[in-house]
Amino acid sequence: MTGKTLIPVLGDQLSMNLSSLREAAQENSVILMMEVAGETTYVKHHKAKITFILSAMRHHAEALRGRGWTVDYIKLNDAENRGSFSGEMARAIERHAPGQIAVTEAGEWRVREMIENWEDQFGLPVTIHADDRFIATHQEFADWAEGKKELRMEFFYREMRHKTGLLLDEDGNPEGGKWNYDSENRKPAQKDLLMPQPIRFQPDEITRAVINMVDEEFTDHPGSLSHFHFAVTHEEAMRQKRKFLDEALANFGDYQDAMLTDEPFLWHSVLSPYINAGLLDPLHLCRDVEERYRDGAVPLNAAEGFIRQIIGWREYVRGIYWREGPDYVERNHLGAKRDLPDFYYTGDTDMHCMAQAIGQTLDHGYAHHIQRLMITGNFALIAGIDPKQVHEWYLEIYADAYEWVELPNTLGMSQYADGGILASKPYASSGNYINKMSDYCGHCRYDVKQRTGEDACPFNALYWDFLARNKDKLKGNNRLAMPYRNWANRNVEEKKALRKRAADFLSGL
Ligand code: FAD
Ligand code: DLZ
Ligand code: SF4
Repeated sequence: MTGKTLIPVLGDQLSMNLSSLREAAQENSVILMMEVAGETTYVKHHKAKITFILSAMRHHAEALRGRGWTVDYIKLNDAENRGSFSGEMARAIERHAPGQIAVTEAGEWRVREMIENWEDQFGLPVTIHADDRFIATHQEFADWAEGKKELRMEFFYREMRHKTGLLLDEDGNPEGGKWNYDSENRKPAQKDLLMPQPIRFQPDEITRAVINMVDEEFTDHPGSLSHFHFAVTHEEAMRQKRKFLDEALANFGDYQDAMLTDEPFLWHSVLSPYINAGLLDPLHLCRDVEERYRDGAVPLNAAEGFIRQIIGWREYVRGIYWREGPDYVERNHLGAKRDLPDFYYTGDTDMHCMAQAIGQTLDHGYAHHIQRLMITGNFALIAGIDPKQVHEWYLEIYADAYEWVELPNTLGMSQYADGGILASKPYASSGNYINKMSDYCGHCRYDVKQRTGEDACPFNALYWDFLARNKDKLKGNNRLAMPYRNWANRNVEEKKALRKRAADFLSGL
């Protein structure tokens, strides 16, 4: 190696043991961290998401300096800021005259393509290190997927259990005899005054400066900063992790799918922003969860349910994202074309479930999985909203959203726009499911028991309209045989009334 190494560290690479840093000689390296308009505005991110990422970046730069690294930090409002990673790399090369560049691979096609140009653009050798904060390598996912007709998460998850040894007994069999305890994770919840709440971290001086800047510069971005409570340092993220392990994990399994009015967090961990930005290590977290199970502090359905989300779903969606390529975002299997309704940005709708999920999202940059999948996602699916617009909304609005994880969850799992690569059937439901899993319907101006008429829950008619509208594409799916039989058995008048109710509602959107 000749000369200095320039090491760009991106906003979701805030880990001390990042692959690009591990192999670098501290005394001969400069870390470059860049706040750039290209990243803050390529979609209109929620104000809390921008605040979280920029504040966590500024704190991480301090922590790196504390460990002896030289960090060149570019703030968003630096007068010379060129507004893009490549523009700032060019300026940094003028300042530091490095002999080479080392970087950990990016988490999005957009940025990956940018980085792949750097060698030609700057005439310097660029080493791109694998991101080994994930459990599966790209090659391992490709090998697993090779030749399979269906890529089901469950089977990939078992591979990850074998690879990590998590929740296996001495003979390599799953703890308790079953791989998956999902069927024990579907209880509705009751109001509980002792329900744990995530720690509300008080903004320090660094965070307050970011809040003020975001408030001034991003007035046209969605969301509010008045509830900003995220952890922005490694230590704070660890505190939230311990709180989750001590107070919420034991009930995580039982109430994973439950929803309650004015309770955004229930027994969820609210750790995804920290895991995805690099403040928490996902495998360490899973080992901590396993330890709680082995100590007898939490039941198996909680520990397994949680570990499955991380080493199963999280790794699996990443594998799909890179496997499907940069055009995945264009898929629209069901040909859905309707524009995203304005109420996704205001929460202003009479549908109480939607007002809750969207309102909490605008306040916190957070909603838990079932709200994302079965409320806002389900509505967009059955109302026939353009999946690309739905994707952009999720990418903007959640503090944990980066394309590698958000896109497959939204476009694939929630909108069925990839035609079933990720989900074996569309996650479409009527109001009945929402009524079973939440207390929302009791607070709603619509009647969940009615299917037609102005007071009927819109999810009911939309659900049947969705099935009827997409019959050609979906009727061959075995998992939809029962609803299609049910539809076929309805008389003509009933079908007409349901479709009319759906059309009336949609025309009023
Ligand atoms: P918990 O319920 O406590 O779960 C624990 C952890 O498991 C999470 O922190 C997360 O790291 C992981 N996890 C759980 N489910 C998934 C999943 N389906 N895919 C990947 N990881 C998962 N998650 C994101 O991290 N970023 C996103 O942009 C994102 N977009 C989504 C969009 C849609 C339409 C849907 C249906 C889901 C999306 N998810 C996304 C997955 C999931 O909703 C969030 O990970 C979860 O709600 C985060 O809250 P939590 O930390 O309290 O999770
Ligand atoms: C999401 C985001 C935002 C809002 N701003 C920045 C930024 O100013 N600087 C930065 O390095 N990263 C930011 N990020 C995260 C990046 O978009 C993310 O690292 C890339 O998309 C690669 O996955
Ligand atoms: Fe949502 Fe329908 Fe229940 Fe109202 S009645 S909360 S719209 S499911």
